[in-house]
Amino acid sequence: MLVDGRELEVPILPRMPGGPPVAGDDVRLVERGGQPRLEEILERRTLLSRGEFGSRNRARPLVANADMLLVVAAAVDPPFRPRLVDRYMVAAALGGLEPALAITKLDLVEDRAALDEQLAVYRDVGYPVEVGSTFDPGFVRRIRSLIGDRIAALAGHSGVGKSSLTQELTGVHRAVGEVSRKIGKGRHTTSDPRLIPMPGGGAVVDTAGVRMFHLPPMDAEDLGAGFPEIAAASRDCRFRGCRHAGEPGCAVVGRVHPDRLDSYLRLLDTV
Ligand SMILES: Nc1nc2c(ncn2[C@@H]2O[C@H](COP(=O)(O)OP(=O)(O)OP(=O)(O)O)[C@@H](O)[C@H]2O)c(=O)[nH]1
Ligand SMILES: [Mg+2]
Ligand SMILES: [Zn+2]
Repeated sequence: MLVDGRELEVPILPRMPGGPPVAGDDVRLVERGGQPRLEEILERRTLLSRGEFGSRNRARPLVANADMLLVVAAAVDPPFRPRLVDRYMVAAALGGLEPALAITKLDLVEDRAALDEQLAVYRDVGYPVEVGSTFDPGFVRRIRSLIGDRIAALAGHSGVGKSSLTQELTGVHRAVGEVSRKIGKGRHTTSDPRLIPMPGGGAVVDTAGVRMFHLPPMDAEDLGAGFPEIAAASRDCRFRGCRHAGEPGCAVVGRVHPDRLDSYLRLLDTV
């Protein structure tokens, strides 16, 4: 825990009200018998959560008070998965974080035009999109200025380069995974998310990579916030409550990208 800029070990009591704290939480500490004790979690400005495995009706908090969610995806290795990106965009909207997309491993890309076409979908929605290689200083600088003096949570599939990017941004070295060639699968190398300040202001929270991202419970309106272009177009649908699934007078079909609509309709089935 950071206390006045210094790293401090503070025991976390089980069953504390509103707890347990997550990365990014602001807390109130009191001194008890010469020891710091975590007394209270202060009100969270934003909260990135995911759905609890196994039970779809519980949210599990991941990162508190991040201003933005930097969804990190590799252009290749592991392959770009737009459905996963879309889910993160919904989670960002739900938690009050500003979403952005960072695409790594450009150095491994053979078909740049195909990549640009995929990314145009997100640029057209209005999300900031940066593309590059994690070890290219120009790319790191662009990400750095996108974050500015804000707090960014980095999330995405396992092995896309979140921890590498965190190192480049902060100068702080934590676990970076070698993708195991023997079994051909990435390992989960980052477990506990931690807030790490960047030199010159701002901070990043490196989170554990996933293969699947379950969304926390939400209603259709929450879901719509993760697809702002669909929400905007749907105001022109002939029928209120149009589900954009072939109804007459639908203004969404044909106006928004079919992949995004497909993503949306799939998620709509689950809320
Ligand atoms: N070629 C190439 N390799 C990269 C790039 N960015 C990261 N890597 C490599 O990808 C592997 C995984 O990087 P990590 O930073 O551990 O990925 P992560 O997203 O933190 O993974 P988890 O912690 O498992 O979620 C490492 O071997 C990195 O060196 C890139 O832009 N190009
Ligand atoms: Mg990592
Ligand atoms: Zn419609």
